[in-house]
Amino acid sequence: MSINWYPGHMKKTKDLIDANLKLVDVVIELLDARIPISSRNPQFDQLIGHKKRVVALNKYDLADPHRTKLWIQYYAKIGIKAIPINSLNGEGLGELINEAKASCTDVIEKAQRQGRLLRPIRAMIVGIPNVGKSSLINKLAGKNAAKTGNKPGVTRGKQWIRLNKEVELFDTPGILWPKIEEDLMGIKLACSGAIKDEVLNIEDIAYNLIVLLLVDYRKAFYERYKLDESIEDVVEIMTVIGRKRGCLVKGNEVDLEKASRLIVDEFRKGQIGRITLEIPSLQSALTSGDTNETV
Ligand SMILES: Nc1nc2c(ncn2[C@@H]2O[C@H](COP(=O)(O)OP(=O)(O)OP(=O)(O)O)[C@@H](O)[C@H]2O)c(=O)[nH]1
Ligand SMILES: [Mg+2]
Repeated sequence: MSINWYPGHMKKTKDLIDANLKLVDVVIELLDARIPISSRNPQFDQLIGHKKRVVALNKYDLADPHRTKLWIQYYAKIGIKAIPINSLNGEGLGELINEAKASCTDVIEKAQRQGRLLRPIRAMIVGIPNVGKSSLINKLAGKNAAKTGNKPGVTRGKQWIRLNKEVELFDTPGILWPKIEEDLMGIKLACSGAIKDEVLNIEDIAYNLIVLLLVDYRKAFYERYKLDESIEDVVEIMTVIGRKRGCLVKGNEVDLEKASRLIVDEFRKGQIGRITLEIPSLQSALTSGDTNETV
């Protein structure tokens, strides 16, 4: 599967980020804590350049806490503070804002040196579609300042939101990159909800999600669907789940598409458990200049 899905508005967003970057002091890069590798838009490094950056691992409530710790350690090793957050209940948001402010000491000091009144710190929130950018802003602002939704592509234009007299936030629409080459990456992005369901083959996605889950979260998966340990075949697993959950078509046949949607949905809602599909690898340790161990 190679998802060539890059609607016109994503190019516009890239230009929007580019054009507004000079106005911001710090970029908050929102990653999905369940897929910290696949949810990193490789274009952001080039786009953001040398701007100060804070990484937030959102949807921590849905992610595996142990694996999130590994990610925090990994980022610490490469000199970036990564903060696990939950944009719905506010967990970690205080720390995130403190970190964003702390990274702007130069702005603060400059204002003090020049005897100027300190203007608010300006932070731009970037991330893939549906990762929770607008939810984060709303939780921080304590109101529904930005539109949110459980599908990708909700935010369209740019929006500046004033948090208080110290901080202003800039919401951006989510963007993916023009060609998502790696099959597995596309599947994980689809599972996270970053890609419109309409362009996906949901049966493919569910099939591959199950394959991934059986590697590290087998027990939780079998328990969730009360599956008999003797069932191993993935299509059989999908069929059994479909039957148990009443995903049927005429003639009492299992509707695999419906069953697939159910499984992917339950994964997205965290009903199979707190799951992280990616761990920092030897390769990511190598790129950080650390050759001794896998973090
Ligand atoms: N469980 C959980 N859900 C979250 C969290 N943050 C956001 N969501 C949900 O994720 C979905 C997408 O949230 P949005 O804030 O609209 O995401 P966005 O990044 O602004 O999306 P676009 O504007 O489409 O790029 C919504 O259903 C939110 O309720 C979180 O920390 N935990
Ligand atoms: Mg949004």
